Amino acid sequence: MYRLHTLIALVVVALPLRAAANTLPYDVVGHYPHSTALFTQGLELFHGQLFESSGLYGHSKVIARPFPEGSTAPEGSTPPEESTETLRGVTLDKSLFAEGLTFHRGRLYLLTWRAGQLLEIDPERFALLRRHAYKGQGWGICYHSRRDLFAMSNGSDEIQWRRTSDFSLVDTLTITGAGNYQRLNELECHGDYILANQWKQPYLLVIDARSGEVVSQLDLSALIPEGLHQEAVLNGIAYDARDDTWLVTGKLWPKIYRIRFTLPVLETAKSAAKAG
Ligand SMILES: [Ca+2]
Repeated sequence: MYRLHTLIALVVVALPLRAAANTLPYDVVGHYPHSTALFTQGLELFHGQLFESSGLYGHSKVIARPFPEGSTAPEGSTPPEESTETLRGVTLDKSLFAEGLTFHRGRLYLLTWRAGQLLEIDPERFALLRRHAYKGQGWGICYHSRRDLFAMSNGSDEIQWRRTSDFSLVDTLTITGAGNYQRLNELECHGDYILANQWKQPYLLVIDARSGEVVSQLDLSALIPEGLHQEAVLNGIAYDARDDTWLVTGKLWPKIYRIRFTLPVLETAKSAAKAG
């Protein structure tokens, strides 16, 4: 009987370790104030400014804030609340619900959820330059330089590859792995990877953009603020090439976090390194 108990205990202890093998550790290296009025849909750094799109009908907007390199607030201090009043930006027509945003050749591209319009915007003057059409829903977007295509999520477990010239559909990538990957949301393209949030999940998924496989994930549960609205979910990923860190936040969150982690080496890169 004692042995049986020991065996059961070992099995119970072993299971979480197996599940955690695919989870990447990360360090929080900085944090910044984030307006709790922002319903974060897209986050991306461009020329030292952190751009953010914020959703909801009648409140949708895109803002840009100067964003310094490195961490700002010393541990334990309380930075002043961010006010969107002082930030550059543009408010959208009340018929449009802002979703993800990204940059390509100096222009900002913004999805509008069910409106089927990708807005091409001048990020300096926030002037609308063009509209491109898409069918279905648009949630998250990033420009993938290796394929020279946009990657777009639409609330499913698929990512659509779309042309930069007219946003026409090229191909669809189904996201696979150990979990259920429906409701893919905000995206960040990075080399052969796409990093993704999933609506109402505390994870940052690391996807091999060539195969669609989730090769790893970060569990960001510890960053989720307590006592906020149930819609105040993790959403927002921006890569900072200046110090190889990542900025993450959520809808209505009071903070943006700067985190550092090491991406796994992808399979073909591994074999090439061995062969070399
Ligand atoms: Ca992003």
